[in-house]
Amino acid sequence: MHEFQFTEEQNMLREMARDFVNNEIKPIASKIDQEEKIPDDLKKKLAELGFLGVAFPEEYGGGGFGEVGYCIMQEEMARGCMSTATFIGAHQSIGANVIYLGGNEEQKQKYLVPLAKGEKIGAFCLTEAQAGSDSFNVKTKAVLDGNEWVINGEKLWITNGGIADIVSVFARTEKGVSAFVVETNNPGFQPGPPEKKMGIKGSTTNAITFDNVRIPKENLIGTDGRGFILAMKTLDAGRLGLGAACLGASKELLELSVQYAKQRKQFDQSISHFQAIQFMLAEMSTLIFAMESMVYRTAVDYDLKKDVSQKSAMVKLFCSESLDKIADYAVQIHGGMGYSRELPIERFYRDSRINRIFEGTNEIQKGIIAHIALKKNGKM
Ligand code: MYA
Repeated sequence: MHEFQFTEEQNMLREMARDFVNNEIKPIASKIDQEEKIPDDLKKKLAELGFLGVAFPEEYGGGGFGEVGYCIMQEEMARGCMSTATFIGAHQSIGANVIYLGGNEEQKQKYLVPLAKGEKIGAFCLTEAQAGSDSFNVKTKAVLDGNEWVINGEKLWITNGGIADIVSVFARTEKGVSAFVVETNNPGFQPGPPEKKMGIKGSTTNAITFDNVRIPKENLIGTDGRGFILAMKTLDAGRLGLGAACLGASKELLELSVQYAKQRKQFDQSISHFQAIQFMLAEMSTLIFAMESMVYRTAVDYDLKKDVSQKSAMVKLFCSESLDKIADYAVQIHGGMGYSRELPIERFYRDSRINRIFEGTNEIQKGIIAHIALKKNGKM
């Protein structure tokens, strides 16, 4: 085995993302949370610097950094603002990625290129009232009428739903669940009001009604009836990227907690001298080492086009549980200040929780991991 090391380009990407986050995102992260909105100006800057398509090949308007680069960038984004990381994740690693993984060359040129350049914003429309964890149970219908598909149904909990220009939609045809690309300026595409959430408040979440939305016949992505598999393949990447965001937030929380523990005095000494605090810092550090190892080992395999379904489910499960634990320790170390809105700790605590739910609940991840373990007779 060779030394685990990032390339020079990957280190430069991290530095660029970190500078951007320090200068442009951290100063407004609290405002994003309070106003429940990512400013248009920030979205524009993210696009201009190539962050909205960092993973995709250059020929499709992307940065050519693959999944490893995407994970590096998402780590840094989440250090500053988990709402912004969510906006990017829904746009890039699931919304646009459906077209990258399943689309033909024409669809990629027409839809993926503007998404990768950040000229258009994407979203991933899978979830419905009866198709949350049971995502195969999609009821939204797509019926062919001459040269057009007509889509009818309702999607729920769609991240970026109210702000997207181009969405990937999973709907049932005569042949099964199929994937489609839909432009949101189509008549009949109707987003509901933004959901009121506990955390990631700057990220917009909406229900979407499809009321006789007509799209060209050629907007079917991949094979009719094979859309569910494409959704699952897309989520392999999404869950991995989510793990990277959890890793970045965890690193930020550890750094903030160490700084605070050194500076906060009780009983005439800094609280970092107390074993109770040290044990929390030790556990936080160990979890972060494990998360980092899992995320990048899996991301390297993903870029080598290996099957990472089981590993990305493990990454999602472990990293989201770990971040929750780390956020809880960070609040505890900071005491009253951890509970106050003066510091970002309480925001991380609220923003963390969704990661155990979206992109498939952690209970679903355990099901996927066990299913594959049983299929492979426990061989890893
Ligand atoms: S997006 C919505 C998330 N929803 C889910 O994740 C749904 C969870 N449910 C499932 O995953 C599935 O329904 C389960 C499937 C696992 C239950 N690659 O018989 P099956 C094939 C290739 O197992 P089911 C969201 O929340 C399989 O071989 N193929 O199906 C985003 C079979 O094919 P065939 C695969 O029993 C929010 C077929 O599919 C794969 O129904 C925004 C059926 O499979 C695979 N991996 O159970 C997020 N899997 O028929 C933004 C299955 O040919 C996030 N198949 O044999 C950004 C994050 C970052 C920051 C965060 C900061 C806060």
